[in-house]
Amino acid sequence: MRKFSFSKIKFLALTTVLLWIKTYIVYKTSFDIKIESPMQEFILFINPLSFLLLVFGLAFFIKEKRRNAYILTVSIITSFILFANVVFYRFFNDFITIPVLFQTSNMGDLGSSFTELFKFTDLLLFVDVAVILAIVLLKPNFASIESFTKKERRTYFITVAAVFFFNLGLAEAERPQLLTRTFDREMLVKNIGTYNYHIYDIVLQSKSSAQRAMADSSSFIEIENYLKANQKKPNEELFGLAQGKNVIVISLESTQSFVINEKIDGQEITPFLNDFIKDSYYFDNFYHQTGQGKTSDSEFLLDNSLYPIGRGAVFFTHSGNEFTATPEIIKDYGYYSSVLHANDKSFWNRDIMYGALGYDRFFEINDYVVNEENSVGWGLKDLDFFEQSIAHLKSQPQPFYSKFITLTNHFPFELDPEDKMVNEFTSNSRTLNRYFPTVRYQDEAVKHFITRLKEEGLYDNSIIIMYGDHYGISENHNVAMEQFLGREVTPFESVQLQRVPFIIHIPGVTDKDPQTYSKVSGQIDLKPTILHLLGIDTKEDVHFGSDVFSKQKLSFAVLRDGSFITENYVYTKNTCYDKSTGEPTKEAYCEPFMKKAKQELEYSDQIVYGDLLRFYNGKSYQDQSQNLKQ
Ligand code: GP9
Ligand code: MN
Repeated sequence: MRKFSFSKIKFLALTTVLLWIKTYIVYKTSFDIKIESPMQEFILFINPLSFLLLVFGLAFFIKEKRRNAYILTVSIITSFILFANVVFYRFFNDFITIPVLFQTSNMGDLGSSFTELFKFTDLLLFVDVAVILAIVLLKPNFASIESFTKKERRTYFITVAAVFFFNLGLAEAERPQLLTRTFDREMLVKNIGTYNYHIYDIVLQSKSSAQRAMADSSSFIEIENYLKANQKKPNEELFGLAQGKNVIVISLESTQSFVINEKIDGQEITPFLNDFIKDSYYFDNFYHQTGQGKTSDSEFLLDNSLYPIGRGAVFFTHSGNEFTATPEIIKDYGYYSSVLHANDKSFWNRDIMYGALGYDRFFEINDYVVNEENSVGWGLKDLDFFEQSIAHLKSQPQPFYSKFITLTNHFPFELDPEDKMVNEFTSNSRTLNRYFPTVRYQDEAVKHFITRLKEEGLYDNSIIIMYGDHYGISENHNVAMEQFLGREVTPFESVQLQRVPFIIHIPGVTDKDPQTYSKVSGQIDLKPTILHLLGIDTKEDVHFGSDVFSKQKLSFAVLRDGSFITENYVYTKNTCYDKSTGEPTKEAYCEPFMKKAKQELEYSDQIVYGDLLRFYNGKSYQDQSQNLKQ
């Protein structure tokens, strides 16, 4: 057997290295990728490698005559992908995704400004292609690649796989659940590289296209019947109570109900919210229903009254779907809609998804002044966020529907010493310890916002809705939680800890007659509740939740993992618990709700995976078919 010699693959190695280095240079010069540690820089550096080794390695399977043509083609295509991303990034500050590529409006924008976006220096991106071409033409000897033996090939591809898993391992360590949660394109590109990211995007896309293709309008009839049968009449006394008023929605980051009316070292954790509740309707049995998409899932629930999906983030996987979200509905009633959130716009794919949900405007990080002084943890401090948001709010036409997403109370709950207003807790969990001061800080920021709304004359003509987006303290911190709560955190207790605060303030109404509602409800109920308060009928709207004020509202919430809560029982981990004792009880008590819990999630998933709302235009199928017959 001949000995392996490097000269056998010198041409291949050269083409790979050229593209690899070029990709890294592009990362550093054309994209704004934030690097926070030498490890992140290292991952960024190595991440193009696995893909390049793989595609160039396929040359071994190509007939010798065509091998160089193949290599040249691969170089051109990969260079072109890079080039397209560079130009696209200049305009959108984002990486290309397949849905975006086919969103004609986006492409229209891009097409018309291509000449403006294109820079002559971009042609430098093809220099290595020219070098490769020159070698093929002028130095055919250098460019010849000898064939590999089977064994050599195997070794080569095992090496490629090793490089890939090494990269992925480092990336997962840097960003756990990177692929299942798909946080942000920048994070994906930063960790697995631009080429692998595109493959990942193609896989996501084809999966959802296949499911979509298999669905047809008849899939919707059964679901529609279920939804119709479960519709609840709005409470007449409250219907339209906030008609024509602005709607200010505040998503409270990682805020769970257990901090409400609670103290740490004798100090209230949420003094402002505790007071505000006394002027509002407060729901003390309200559950978050989010999955892996965290904040984005809560937004999805809020605006669609559909459940998020069980795996991944629906904001990423189904942004191409047809929706009938609140912003779209209220547009017909003269409302202007916006989201205010001082984070990168592509985080959770918000920039794309907000378009699909019908929002008019997204005030994102570029609409805020963010610097070292006013930032902590994930970015702009909540207080500065609210303060700077006032000008945006005032710039909008009224009435508006505006969603504010806070950020400071986010894991790992970092805070500057001057912003600490209560003590940390002392336990073995640094996370739980630090949670209290950041919740307290957020409370202060919300207080400031309300004061400013009053000063600006916006308070009296706005209803304010606040809710916790999802849990902040996971089950990994149960031991510390037990210490704080003074009781054991059983599976029953874990479900109860999924309660998040939900507050509705209607000026002139709730301050005169504040109420606490204890019926079980969840984020799925937000949409019909808000629409009814605005006096908007929801009979023809597809939604799984119900108006929390409806007298017929069931005391019921199903969590994304299938656990559910009724008036007297909690069902989780295959066990039925009695709420009054917190102890396991006969399954028969939970039985009547089991089917409903499962059905809710399944029907909602069918709508999302099949993109079924594209078949629905506010009229039922039965109605439509009757129309056709006439
Ligand atoms: C990021 C913010 C936090 O923009 O919404 O995201 P999370 O991790 O809570 O989903
Ligand atoms: Mn969140």
